[in-house]
Amino acid sequence: MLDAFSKAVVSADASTSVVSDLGSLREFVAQGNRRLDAVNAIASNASCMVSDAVAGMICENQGLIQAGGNCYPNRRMAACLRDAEIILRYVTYALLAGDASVLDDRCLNGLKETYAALGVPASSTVRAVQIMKAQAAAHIKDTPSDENAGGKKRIMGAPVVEDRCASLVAEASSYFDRVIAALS
Ligand SMILES: CCC1=C(C)/C(=C/C2=NC(=C\c3[nH]c(/C=C4\NC(=O)[C@H](C)[C@H]4CC)c(C)c3CCC(=O)O)/C(CCC(=O)O)=C2C)NC1=O
Repeated sequence: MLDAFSKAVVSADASTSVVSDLGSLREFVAQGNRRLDAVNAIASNASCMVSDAVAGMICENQGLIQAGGNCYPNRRMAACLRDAEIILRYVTYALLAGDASVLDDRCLNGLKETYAALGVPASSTVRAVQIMKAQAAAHIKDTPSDENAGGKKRIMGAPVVEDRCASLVAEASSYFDRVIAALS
């Protein structure tokens, strides 16, 4: 597993050069509190995000909870909720580290093949991941809408910066996109 620092060392070592990209590491440190707030925005809303994403996936495809569907019976429903939570958790680890390797190595490696072997519909998982991607963006920006969040809307109240952490939203989105690509 790599993070922004160890990755700079590994890539310098691969070309037998000194660590050179100090500018981006300096930026990583300078923006560290924003990154922690972004991770916290996801982690402290995780159970709501997971249940809402899986509920949305099922609303759009109710065959999943009928006999023969992969969220039927309750044992599979529980496994599905657990998987969505695992995926979201590894996305938060990647966001904290500033590097995707922990997500790639410990979560996505072989997941598509596992799903194929078990008959888990990857396209439905992708839909749940897309919903979590949208939720994560709203939570990092701290702009959940009444329309989508309803009575569960929760404003974190972290200090607001002008761009609403656009680069962290983009980075988190890229990790969700990685999950989607790995399952597609
Ligand atoms: C650390 C990383 C890690 C991951 C990612 C992981 C995934 C994972 N999901 C599994 C099952 C499963 N995953 C699902 C998921 C779903 N079914 C649906 O219809 C939805 C589309 C979707 C939820 C979004 C289901 C239903 C099963 C059980 C399938 C079965 O037993 O028939 C299994 C088989 C073993 C088990 O049931 O526990 C694994 C290994 N395990 C890990 O250790």
